[in-house]
Amino acid sequence: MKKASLFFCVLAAIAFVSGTSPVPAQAKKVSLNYANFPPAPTFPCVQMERWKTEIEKRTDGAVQINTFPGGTLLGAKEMMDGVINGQADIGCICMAYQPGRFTVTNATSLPLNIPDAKTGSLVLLDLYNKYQPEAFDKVKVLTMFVTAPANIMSKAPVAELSDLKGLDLRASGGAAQILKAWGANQVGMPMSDTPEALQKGVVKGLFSSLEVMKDLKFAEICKYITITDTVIYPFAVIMNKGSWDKLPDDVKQVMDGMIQEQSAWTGEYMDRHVSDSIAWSKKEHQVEVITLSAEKKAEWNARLAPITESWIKTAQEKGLPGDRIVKDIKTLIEKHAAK
Ligand code: 3IO
Repeated sequence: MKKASLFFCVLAAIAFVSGTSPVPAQAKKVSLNYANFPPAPTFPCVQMERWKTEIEKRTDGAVQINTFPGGTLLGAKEMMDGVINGQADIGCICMAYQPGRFTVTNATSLPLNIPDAKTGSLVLLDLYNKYQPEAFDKVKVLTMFVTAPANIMSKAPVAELSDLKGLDLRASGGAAQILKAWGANQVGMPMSDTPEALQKGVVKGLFSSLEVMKDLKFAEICKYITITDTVIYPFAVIMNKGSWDKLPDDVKQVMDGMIQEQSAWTGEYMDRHVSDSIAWSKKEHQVEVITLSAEKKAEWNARLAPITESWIKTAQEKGLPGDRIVKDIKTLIEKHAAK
């Protein structure tokens, strides 16, 4: 090597080490695609945007999250397998849409009186951590949360069990079992298909948490709410295992550190937003809220008693400790509701 070229080599090396090289020494930015099934204004997408903002901030911009609401990347029923297969790095699933697949975590949608979304979200997360159900073996869980308790939203008033008889109402999973026990004609479909079904009259109402009266404008069609406060719908945010394994350790730490916080945040957001939605529906769309007398509520609840017993039996047939899972949920409700 000539003296002159050696000189330039040394200069280049100094430039590289001192950071003036045109090639940045910093690791490449990680970019992740996050799929969600319902429209952007709904709570699963609101929590997704909150998580994106916090992750991008807490990783100092080393991670970029690209969000896909409204089923533009993956739809409700293809979400779990789509994430496992890597069609999206991250996805949000409603476990009620595949009840047989998520037996343990769907036990939170038995009629066990989870009082609100914040309590329920922390109960679900604890239950998941305790049992580590194999349904989630192929993914990394980033958080879990639940809706507020489900109530009836309908075109015609529902004040008696006889009003429900044969009525076409939409629900999924644990909530669907409850509608059946009350004698309604339960129609199963994801929330993302419900606006069209209501519009076309395929269903005459739905059974879910009440924030959708505002977020999906169901108050324009469903003029009646019947307060039953029975079961929640459980959700999980899951990540492709390969995408997770490739993340730098400090990014993994940030995501792990947000699992519980995101669960509580989403529960609190949901509880607040349900109150908002009821007030808005009454004021803007003259929606009537029907409450059941204690006597009637007892009559409605009595119909639900066999559901938990039957779930325990089915779980035990699958080799799961059904009895213990139900007891654990009851204990966890007391633990988290006390706070
Ligand atoms: C739900 C699902 C997507 C968007 C808003 C929502 N509010 C309550 C749910 C629960 C659910 O999955 C359902 O199907 O009722």
